[in-house]
Amino acid sequence: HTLVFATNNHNKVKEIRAMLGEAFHIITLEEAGIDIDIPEPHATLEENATEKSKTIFEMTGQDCFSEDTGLEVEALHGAPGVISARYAGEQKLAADNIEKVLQEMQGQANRHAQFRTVISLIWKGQEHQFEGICPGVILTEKQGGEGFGYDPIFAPAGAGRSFATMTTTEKNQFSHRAKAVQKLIAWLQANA
Ligand code: ITT
Ligand code: NA
Repeated sequence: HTLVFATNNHNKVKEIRAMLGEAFHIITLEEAGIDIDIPEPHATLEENATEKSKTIFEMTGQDCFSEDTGLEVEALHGAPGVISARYAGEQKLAADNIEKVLQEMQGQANRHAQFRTVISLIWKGQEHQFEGICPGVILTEKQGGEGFGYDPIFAPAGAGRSFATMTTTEKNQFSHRAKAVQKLIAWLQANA
């Protein structure tokens, strides 16, 4: 089976491709010749994921999926959450988002956080969602140079080190994205 992956984030593609066997393969927007910045106008990861997959389904008519991910920090009442990509501002970089979280967490004893991924699959015109959660803690300083986004300041529970110290294969043993993708694969194996 072939699925279009409605994303402009190459890191997401790399992580998900590392999990896929022979059962199906994914085509990126770039490979499909689609150049758009898909809007994320909504208040929840679920709604944004739906917006992205629906947009691409309406353009291509092909089976496709998207995912929206947020870092949810307990002491920050779930922030940055749905605005994780632009927490420090529209034009800012991942490093600026990290600095903002580190500053807001300064002196904070409760370091609990989670990454949450919501996949929206559109299969034969019908939407199906799959969620993956990775619990962990916000570190007090950056650690490691792998990965992307908030990876340098997030340590998944049980690892004792940040996602940014891990290879893609190691990160996939813990990650929110990998858990959501496992559910997607299981659904496709049962229903596709
Ligand atoms: P799309 O094209 O798929 O929308 P995006 O980069 O805009 O890609 P999101 O809207 O899901 O992604 O924004 C989530 C942000 O949260 C993203 O820009 C990263 O900075 C961060 N993020 C997402 N997954 C992450 C992960 O596994 N590790 C660290 N940070 C992550
Ligand atoms: Na996005």
